[in-house]
Amino acid sequence: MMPPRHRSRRRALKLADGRTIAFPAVMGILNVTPDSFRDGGRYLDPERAVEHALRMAAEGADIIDVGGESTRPGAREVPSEEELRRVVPVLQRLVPKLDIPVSIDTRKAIVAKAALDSGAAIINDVSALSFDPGMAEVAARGRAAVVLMHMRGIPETMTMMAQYRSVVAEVCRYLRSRIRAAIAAGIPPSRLIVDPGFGFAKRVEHNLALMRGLPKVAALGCPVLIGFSGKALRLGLANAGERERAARLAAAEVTAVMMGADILRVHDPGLTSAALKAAASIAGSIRI
Ligand code: HH2
Repeated sequence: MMPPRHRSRRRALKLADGRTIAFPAVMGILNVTPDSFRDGGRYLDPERAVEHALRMAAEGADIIDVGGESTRPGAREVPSEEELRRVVPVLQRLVPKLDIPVSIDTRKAIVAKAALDSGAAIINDVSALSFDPGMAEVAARGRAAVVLMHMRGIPETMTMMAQYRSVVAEVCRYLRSRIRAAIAAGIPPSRLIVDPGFGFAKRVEHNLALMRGLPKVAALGCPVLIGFSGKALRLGLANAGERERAARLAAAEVTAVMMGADILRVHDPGLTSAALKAAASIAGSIRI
């Protein structure tokens, strides 16, 4: 394992509305979908979805990420009307009840626009603004922070595209080009977040290489978001009981922060924030 990073990094993300998200931050996942990795079908009812989000906030989430389209391997694209029907009622109920920022996990400009109009502050786009040509403008006009994630192909086809000579270098090259495109579209660099996209057109060895390469991803100069949840198989965490998986996941998350991650996208914010707090109290000055 590489030594922890001591050089100074941005310690917070400032949103256009003046709020700041201090790092390391925990992003709680709210999947309003029938077919997601873990919560598929559980939170289709907006009241239940809101309840779950409020619970995640109480347990330590710093951001809630609302998604209405599954992006697991093989998942089909959801028509925008359906995605809107899933997420807008949730956002409209949730945002007024939360004092932490909400992000919208979508590749579609029309969904992002509706989400920003309903109070979301961050666009989490797994296609890094490349799926929908209108997305960059929506983000720029809406003064949203934007997560640019690396993947190849689309969820339906991405597993076939998991071939790299040097996954870390290729992911960094892609993210650099998407940062440039976002800036050219009028999104200030201070509002950009990058994500190497664990499990998106990646095999176990690629995920592990990216984990070790996180300092290089962080060196791109933007805060780094990572998501392990639901992807234990592709981190080499298969064949473990529930308790052991939780322990390994928490260890992976703490390690990721030590290696350069700033925001962890998770299903169980309580577990993650407890692990981060424990690590910080032990490690003291090494910026966890
Ligand atoms: N992973 C998923 C969805 N969105 N966004 C970012 N930035 N990074 C990720 O790693 C990421 C993401 C997939 O995980 P999940 O939401 O658990 O499942 P599903 O896509 O089936 O809803």
